Amino acid sequence: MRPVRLVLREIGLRLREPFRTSTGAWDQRRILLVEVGDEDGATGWGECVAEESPLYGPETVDTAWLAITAWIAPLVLSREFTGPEEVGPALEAAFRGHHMAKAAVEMACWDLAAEQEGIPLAELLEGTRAEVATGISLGLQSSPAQLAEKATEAAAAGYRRIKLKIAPGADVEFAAAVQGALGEEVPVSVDGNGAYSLGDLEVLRRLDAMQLAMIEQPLAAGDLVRHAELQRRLSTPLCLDESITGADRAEDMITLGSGRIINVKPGRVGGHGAARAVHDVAAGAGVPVWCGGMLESGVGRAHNVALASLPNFRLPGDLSPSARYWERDIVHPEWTMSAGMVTVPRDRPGLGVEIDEEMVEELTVRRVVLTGRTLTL
Ligand code: OSB
Ligand code: MG
Repeated sequence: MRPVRLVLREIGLRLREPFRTSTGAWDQRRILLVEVGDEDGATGWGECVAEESPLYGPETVDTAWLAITAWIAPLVLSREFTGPEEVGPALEAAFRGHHMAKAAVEMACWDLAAEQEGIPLAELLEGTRAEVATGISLGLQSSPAQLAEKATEAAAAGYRRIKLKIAPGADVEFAAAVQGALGEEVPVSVDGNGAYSLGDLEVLRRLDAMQLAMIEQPLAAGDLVRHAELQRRLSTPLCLDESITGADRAEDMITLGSGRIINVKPGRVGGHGAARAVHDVAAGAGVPVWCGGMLESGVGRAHNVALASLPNFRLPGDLSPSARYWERDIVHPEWTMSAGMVTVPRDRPGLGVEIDEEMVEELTVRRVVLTGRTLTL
């Protein structure tokens, strides 16, 4: 595989409703789209999940733009790869960090390979599922009653798991209101996005008593040892998200006992290759994983759904349909959910959805076309 052209675009997409977590709020998404092309005109698409500000992790839209144009694209456009599985390791060997920027390009290469081979991305990734169970991630709300109403709507829509964003001061009461409204109907989980510390043990113990499906990332990303300490004190499974930056951290989590479930986001770990490695490490240890989301457009969603078709994605993923986020998505058909399941596209090559290039063009605020050619004076 030899990518010879990379188009990097930034688009703006307004969310239908603002999304609030313990770290900040989003009312629109600035999204980087990567399109890689080969000599024969085949193309592959990827989406960068970095956010406008460094709230979830240290990367941002602008650091990703820099990393892709300055380092990642020049490397990928300068060599031939036997297959897309070589792209991630080459980028990891060459540059530290910048996983979200690397992932956008690496995943575009996987799509390109699927297009070249004429097979669905899910098949190229060796996914086995025909459909994937879907959960919803509900942002922080102004009151417990408001959150309970949102959760009731989500349960009626068929979601198989309801995750609540929590923050110190907006946790136990909020989760209790949801459980009061839903009963045992749907599993409920909470996600702290690293806002708690071991000093909050009292609150975490109260959450532990609520029969939640899991408590996601209560402590900071680097706190594997403290998560292990916390997991020893709680019976609810901890699920790590921000902490798991690759297969090595997944091994550490398992060795230390820092958690019992992993939220796999390909953007966070550097792409499909690394995400599959996390999946395999977890599978080997009997640890279930599920596919997280970063408020992606239909392009990122396509990659996540294909990845989530792998066998150890045993729990519902944050794979809400297009209409939950956007007035109109940039892909056809839009992503939908039926009885809480999303169908893995297996009837056409690549992503399984068509990119609305006209709409992308209209939404584009900046674009750069990169080739392997270097400027010689
Ligand atoms: O922690 O999983 C998270 C969104 C932005 C940043 C971090 C997270 C999230 C979500 C949204 O939970 C899930 C989705 O895409 O629906
Ligand atoms: Mg999370």
